[in-house]
Amino acid sequence: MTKQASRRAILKGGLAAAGLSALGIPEWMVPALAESETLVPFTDIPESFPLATAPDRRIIDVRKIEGVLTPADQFFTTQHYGHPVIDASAFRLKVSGLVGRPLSLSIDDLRRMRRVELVAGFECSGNRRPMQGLCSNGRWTGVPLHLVLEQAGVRPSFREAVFFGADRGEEEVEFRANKYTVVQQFGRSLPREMALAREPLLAYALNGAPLTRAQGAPLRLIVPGWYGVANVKWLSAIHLQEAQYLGKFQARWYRTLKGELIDGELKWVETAITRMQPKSFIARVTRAGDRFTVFGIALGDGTPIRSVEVRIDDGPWHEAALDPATAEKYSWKFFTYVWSGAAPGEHTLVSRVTDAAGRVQPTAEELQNKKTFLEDNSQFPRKIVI
Ligand SMILES: Nc1nc2c(c(=O)[nH]1)N[C@H]1C(S)=C(S)[C@@H](COP(=O)(O)O)O[C@H]1N2
Ligand SMILES: [Mo]
Repeated sequence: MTKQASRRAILKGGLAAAGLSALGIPEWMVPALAESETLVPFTDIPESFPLATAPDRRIIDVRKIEGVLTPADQFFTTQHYGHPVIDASAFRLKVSGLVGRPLSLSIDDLRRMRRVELVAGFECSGNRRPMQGLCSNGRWTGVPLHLVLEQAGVRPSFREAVFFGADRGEEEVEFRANKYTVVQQFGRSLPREMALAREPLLAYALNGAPLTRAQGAPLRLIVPGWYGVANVKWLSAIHLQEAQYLGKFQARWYRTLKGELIDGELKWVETAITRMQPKSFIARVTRAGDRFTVFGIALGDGTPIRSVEVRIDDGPWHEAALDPATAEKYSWKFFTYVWSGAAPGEHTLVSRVTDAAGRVQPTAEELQNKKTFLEDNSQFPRKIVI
């Protein structure tokens, strides 16, 4: 029985928290509600928060996370041009550009190559309060991207790999006083070093089953540790080039404008959306008698976590426990803090993550110089009433 399955079985069995510790299972290993627990509502999320604002868009209800892996039919999903339909048997991945040998690979060709599995969680760079539901965690199966590129034989002049989805749309491209209407594919690029790194994966399965249409069937790129936009779905072509790729979803829609102090002077910089900034948020508070369990999620670029801390009202920061079931490098991380002796009334709860590189999750005030809304990893105070 997998960890996931055993949790399910335990939950289905309806064992109370006390029963779990009798079995030698720390209760915080089981994120779903134990029978003796009740959910303490957040006053900043309505009970009926809309999870699907369009037929092709879905967010997760963070209050109801049940396991380390998000089931495929609950995985958050978003994209710009809807879901294309691809005939998997006729599908070919094209590899072109600065290669010795252009490739045209079927899904079976890819399945015959080395198969790796990797747990990776990610969030959309637009993920934000109050729900923070544009994030999920999955076990991906696929072939390492570098193996496919090596099979094609990369030329020394190759600097960027551009990944095109089969989805396309009509776009107006503005240039100075002119506007041009063109049809383009969704495209994103990775620099050479990243495209040839160990981790990026051409994934054909999620949680052991072939990708669903929403998740990019039959093939998608997974770049562990990067924001969701890097994970090109319905991947149909990889083009290696020397020039920088400046397509809409690379150069214009996925940018951050922020003020940075450089040599004591405030300078405005525009940066691309790449690796996830360290973030944590409180996903759920449960109550069992006088004992409150604060449960949350941390996401990041794979840098180990030094600590996640929780603060109640204006009190001190308390170190939260990290769930070892989420210890895999690129998995999202679960944290739990047990709070006893809560007084009746309204309380504000907040978490912050610090990674091993010393980066501390900033407060909203500290992020004030970030003007655009993407990459909001600010500390998120939540309110509950006891
Ligand atoms: N082909 C294609 N891939 C895409 C997108 C898209 O519009 N087209 N959107 C990206 C964005 S912005 C995000 S956040 C993730 C979402 O992946 P998911 O739907 O599997 O959660 O897909 C990325 N991959
Ligand atoms: Mo996104």
